[in-house]
Amino acid sequence: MNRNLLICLAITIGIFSSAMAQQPLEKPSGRVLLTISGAIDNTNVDDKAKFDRAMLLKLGIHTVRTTTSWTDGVCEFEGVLASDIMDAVGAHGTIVTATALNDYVVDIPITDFKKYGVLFALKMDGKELTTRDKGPIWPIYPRDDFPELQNRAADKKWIYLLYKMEIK
Ligand SMILES: Nc1nc2c(c(=O)[nH]1)N[C@H]1C(S)=C(S)[C@@H](COP(=O)(O)O)O[C@H]1N2
Ligand SMILES: [Mo]
Repeated sequence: MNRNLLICLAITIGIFSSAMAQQPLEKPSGRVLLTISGAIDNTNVDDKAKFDRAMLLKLGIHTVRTTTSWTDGVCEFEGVLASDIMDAVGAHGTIVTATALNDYVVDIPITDFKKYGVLFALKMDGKELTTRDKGPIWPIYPRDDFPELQNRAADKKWIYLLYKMEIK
């Protein structure tokens, strides 16, 4: 009897921890801000991972203070770490092909995200970003801390109006 109970418990824990390892994504209930496809392990709508604002915020909110090529002085950006999003979807590629609402497309090395602590900003100076001010998601590089980011070529990766990414 006790032995059966133990076996039951072991099986339950086994099933539970394998489900945890897969980290299944909940389904978005609000407006989808970001859709990720390609080389990912965790999906929630067909073969894609879709995030609404609440799902993004659950990944943990971070702040980056930096100048940008578009704004005056130092701005405070609030959002989620791109690397946390990559972990959440189980990305295992090298290149992120990012697409904006204005059809601009740029390839970003996935290693940028951890190397620079790239923030997917949802707010600037306390105000939610909208499509009128480069949102709803604007990838922010902490450019003030890295001289190699302080040029036009690096600015190409600041894809404002971001809404879609394919991991390759
Ligand atoms: N959504 C979007 N993001 C974009 C671009 C664009 O056209 N659309 N241009 C990129 C390029 S090529 C550069 S150099 C910088 C600055 O572009 P801008 O002068 O058009 O703002 O933003 C980058 N991010
Ligand atoms: Mo550019």
